[in-house]
Amino acid sequence: SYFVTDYDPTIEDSYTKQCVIDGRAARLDILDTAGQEEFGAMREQYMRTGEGFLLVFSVTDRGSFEEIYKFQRQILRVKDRDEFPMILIGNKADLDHQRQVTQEEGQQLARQLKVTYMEASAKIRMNVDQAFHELVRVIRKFQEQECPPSPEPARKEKDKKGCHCVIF
Ligand SMILES: Nc1nc2c(ncn2[C@@H]2O[C@H](COP(=O)(O)OP(=O)(O)OP(=O)(O)O)[C@@H](O)[C@H]2O)c(=O)[nH]1
Ligand SMILES: [Mg+2]
Repeated sequence: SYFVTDYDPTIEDSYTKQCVIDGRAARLDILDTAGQEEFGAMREQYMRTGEGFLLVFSVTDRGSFEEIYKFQRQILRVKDRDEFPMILIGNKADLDHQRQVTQEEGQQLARQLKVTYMEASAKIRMNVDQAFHELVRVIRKFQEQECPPSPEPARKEKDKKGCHCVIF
């Protein structure tokens, strides 16, 4: 909810936020992870625990865009899935004059990865909340497909805790 001007490389930060998305309460446990290769050792661990991923690159940094594909492959491999909840975000959309990646290229990669593409700016707070909300929608849809709620009358006492979908 606030923009930091300095560059302070992330090792690992976590945040929680409660919000209502499409009329349903959600608790977001957000893990902000390191982009820098030096901190890459923890990557597979957080990929294992994540229920959904925002893949964020900077539209002013071609290198960050080119890394996305490999991160997506790694997530799918760790999850052992062909698809998993993810959104592709092109950040720093406010710096249009420094662009190294066009909107069309972002969209093209998203089509290839079978995910939604959004451009965002942390600085002018464009599509920031929307990106998280959209990811929650994708996660909900995915989890309902994986584990549809059993119809109420058929539900047995032992099932009432809900459906556990952690599959390794
Ligand atoms: N103009 C502009 N600058 C931004 C935007 N988002 C981040 N920045 C700046 O870009 C620099 C890097 O931002 P960070 O959020 O620290 O980058 P990061 O990707 O988290 O970096 P790592 O933690 O090393 O992975 C900082 O100086 C930010 O102020 C944006 O949307 N627009
Ligand atoms: Mg960071």
